Amino acid sequence: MASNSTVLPLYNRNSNGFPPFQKRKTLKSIERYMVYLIFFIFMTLCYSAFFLLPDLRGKVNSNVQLGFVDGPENFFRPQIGGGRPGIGIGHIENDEYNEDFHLRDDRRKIDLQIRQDQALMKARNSIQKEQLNDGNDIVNDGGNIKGGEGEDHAEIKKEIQEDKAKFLKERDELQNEKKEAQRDSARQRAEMESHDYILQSDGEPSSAQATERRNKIREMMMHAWTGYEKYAWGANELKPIAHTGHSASIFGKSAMGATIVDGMDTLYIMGLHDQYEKARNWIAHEFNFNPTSDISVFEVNIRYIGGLISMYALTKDEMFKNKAAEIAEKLMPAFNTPTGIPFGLINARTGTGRNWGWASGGCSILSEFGSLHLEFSYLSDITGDSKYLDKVQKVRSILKSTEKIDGLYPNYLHPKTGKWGQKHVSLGALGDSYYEYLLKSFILTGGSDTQALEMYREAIEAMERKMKQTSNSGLVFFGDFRGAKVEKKMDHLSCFSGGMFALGSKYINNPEHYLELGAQITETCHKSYENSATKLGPEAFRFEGHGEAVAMRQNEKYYILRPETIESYFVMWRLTKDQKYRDWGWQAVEAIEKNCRVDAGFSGVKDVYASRVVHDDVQQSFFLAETLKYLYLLYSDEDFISLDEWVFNTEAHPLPIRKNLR
Ligand code: DMJ
Repeated sequence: MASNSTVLPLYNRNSNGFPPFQKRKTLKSIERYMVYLIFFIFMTLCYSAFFLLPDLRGKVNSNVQLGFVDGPENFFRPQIGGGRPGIGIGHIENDEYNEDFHLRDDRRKIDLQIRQDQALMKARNSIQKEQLNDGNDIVNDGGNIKGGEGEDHAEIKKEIQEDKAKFLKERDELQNEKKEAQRDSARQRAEMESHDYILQSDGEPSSAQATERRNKIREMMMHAWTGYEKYAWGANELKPIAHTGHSASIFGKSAMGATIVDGMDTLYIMGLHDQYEKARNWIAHEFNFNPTSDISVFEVNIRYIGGLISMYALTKDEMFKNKAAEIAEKLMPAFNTPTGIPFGLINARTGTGRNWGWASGGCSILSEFGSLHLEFSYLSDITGDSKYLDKVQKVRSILKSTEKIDGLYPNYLHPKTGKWGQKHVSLGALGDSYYEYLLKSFILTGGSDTQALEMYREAIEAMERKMKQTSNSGLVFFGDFRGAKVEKKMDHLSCFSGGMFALGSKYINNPEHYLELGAQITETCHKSYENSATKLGPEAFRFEGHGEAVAMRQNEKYYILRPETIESYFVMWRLTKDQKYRDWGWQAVEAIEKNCRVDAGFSGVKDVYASRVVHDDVQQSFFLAETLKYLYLLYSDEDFISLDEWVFNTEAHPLPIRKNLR
């Protein structure tokens, strides 16, 4: 007890009848230490609370963040995951969501995204639900909901359908936008790829002689063009002596500016800008391809479509492409035959096709239906519409599968039966450009049309076996095959084949042989010029009796400004750099100047052997498109319209080679 009274002071005297404990006035030292200790602990706690609580609170919040597993949306949306307004998860300055103002914009963006995602999810769920319901208790009868669980169900069903329709609409719009974007980028790619096709120079040659000759050719083009412009503007061709317009039957009866469309790329290549601009404006604003009578599908294709797509390739002017597509549209009904082999003639108004009356029992002609491939293929490339290519592929597959005569292609094929007509095979009239187009289709596609190259190789091997002959003096030529007999005659038209064999040597086995064959044919054709009084080549020449490379019948003696021999000079020059080809070209220029030039242009002559020439008074559109163009290129720098970058259609309109072969 004594020890207790010494510890505690006693202040109360009575408590429930008991005398109070006696109070002490002082504390024992142990008691004093206890008080100090309690006070110290209390102060320490206060201090800790004051300085450490914010950090503790921050740590708690960090742990909350790390603990979220639902994605960032719960962090930015306080109401989600148990948060509530006013309970902050931020640091210092909070808005009504108690979030950091730096994050507010991001939150709103994500919020919007979430709502869109949720709407999409809802629509998708609706479709799934509907698919599950299909065939169960709800029957959709032309938009009326029947049966099932009554009106509530019908209401839900309606909502689902609306959601679905909305979702499908949005999905379609999105897909369309995507497709459009893909088309745009494909167009841009094509555009970019083709930019380097646009002429980078004017092709000025390094030699002074070539420059002088080239300038002369340009002057000849100006002369031919000016006469046409002055006397026949808008007509198909010019009569340079009568000073009027002219139209051959191939163009029908309508005046459709064949010379403008055919000659325009030559103006452009020669840098005759004012003339070119006038031609371009006429095509853009006045040219209407609405022939009133039957027109030749082949001629319209090689001159009009070929001329326009070539201009598109050279300038990237969409107008040319659109005009070409419009014209091609008018030729399409010609393909409506049981086989897909087109008719030779088409009435563009009625869409009725037919064949030339003289062509072997209603047959179509090989050089005509077989020379559409380059233009139709390139047109599909640039329009993105495969229908043109489909048509010519069909023609190709028939030609591939139909049995040949020992590898030879007859000139006539019936568009209804798919059977060959007369057994007449030619590298000249009626056959010529079919072989040219097999080789050039391979070249145009940058080497991907290997079927065409294979067919070309087989065809020329067969023709070499059956039709190639050598004259007494050693001139090599190809005569027409007519069943049992091979003629000892060659057409001027066949003279293009010198260039073709030489060009083909770059792509098939035995290149030396084909380059040599090209040189031999070119030489034979040159001989046919050399052998005449005018130094112009006749329409056809024979190797009979003592005569070699000379026309022997009156109706073979004319020269109508044709390009084929000059075309071969050009290709041979580019491939061999043998000066003789430039010189032979110059001989032809001098002969044309002397015998064909008249006051308003150039005319064909009726007899190349007559010393006093008689003119036919027609300036053919191919004289501007081909003859003068090939002459100009013969004297231009070799990189100008390079044969590694361009391939010429059969009317000398250059088309760009797809890049993979280059
Ligand atoms: C041109 O229209 C074309 O070259 C066609 O292939 C045949 N011939 C004439 C020119 O001679």
